[in-house]
Amino acid sequence: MNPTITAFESSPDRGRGLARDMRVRWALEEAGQPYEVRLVSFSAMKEPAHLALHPFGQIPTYEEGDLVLFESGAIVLHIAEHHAGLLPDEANARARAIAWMFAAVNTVETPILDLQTAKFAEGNKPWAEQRLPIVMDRIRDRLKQLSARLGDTDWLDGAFSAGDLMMVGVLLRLKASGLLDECPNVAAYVARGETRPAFKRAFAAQLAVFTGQPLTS
Ligand code: GTB
Repeated sequence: MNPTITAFESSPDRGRGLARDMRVRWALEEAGQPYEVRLVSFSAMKEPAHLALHPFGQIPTYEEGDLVLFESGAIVLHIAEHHAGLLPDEANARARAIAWMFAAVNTVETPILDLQTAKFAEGNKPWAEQRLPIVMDRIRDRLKQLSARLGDTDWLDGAFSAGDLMMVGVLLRLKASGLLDECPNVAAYVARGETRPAFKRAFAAQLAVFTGQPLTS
């Protein structure tokens, strides 16, 4: 039986691929694993039926037989561990790819989330104008560090892995900010991820939810 994931019934990003089901869809597409999607409204996410799957009442979730998972990183790791192509076979390389997955959500995504908070949740506070440049500079620091490590390579550590999938998934959120353009090799890295056929299929699938158009293959 195919796994089932949850996604926004009506995503605030209007199908720009910024909600976190995108990473999970992308991993499933890379793995060649067909999947079902259950769309949930904001109110349904806070109902007991969804809270039984996700203690924080969010998307995405992942159901496969008896297994229920939440947290996009954990879901992508599970998919990567059970399918070829997203994690290297060699033990040390595999451990490093998983380290990049953690770096994506724990080290790079955190200041990016601060930027969203500073702009949208705290934008009307009297101190918002002072805070915004501080938060932006924290992101700049991370991007410069990532840029230095990436150098002129295509991916973070050898072949494309779940580490790159998570990192590109996190960095996508910066596209509208202009910050990516300050590090051209990081911008090119994100663009490289977006040109992968699996990314395109995942993107089209989540966009189709917003536009209401059926997917054509
Ligand atoms: N750490 C968790 C994970 O990685 O899975 C975070 C999950 C999470 O934040 N889910 C969000 C959610 O369900 C959707 S992705 N929010 C509803 C709630 O908390 O009530 C976050 C998101 C939302 C909207 C946009 N956007 O509009 O651009 C982008 C990302």
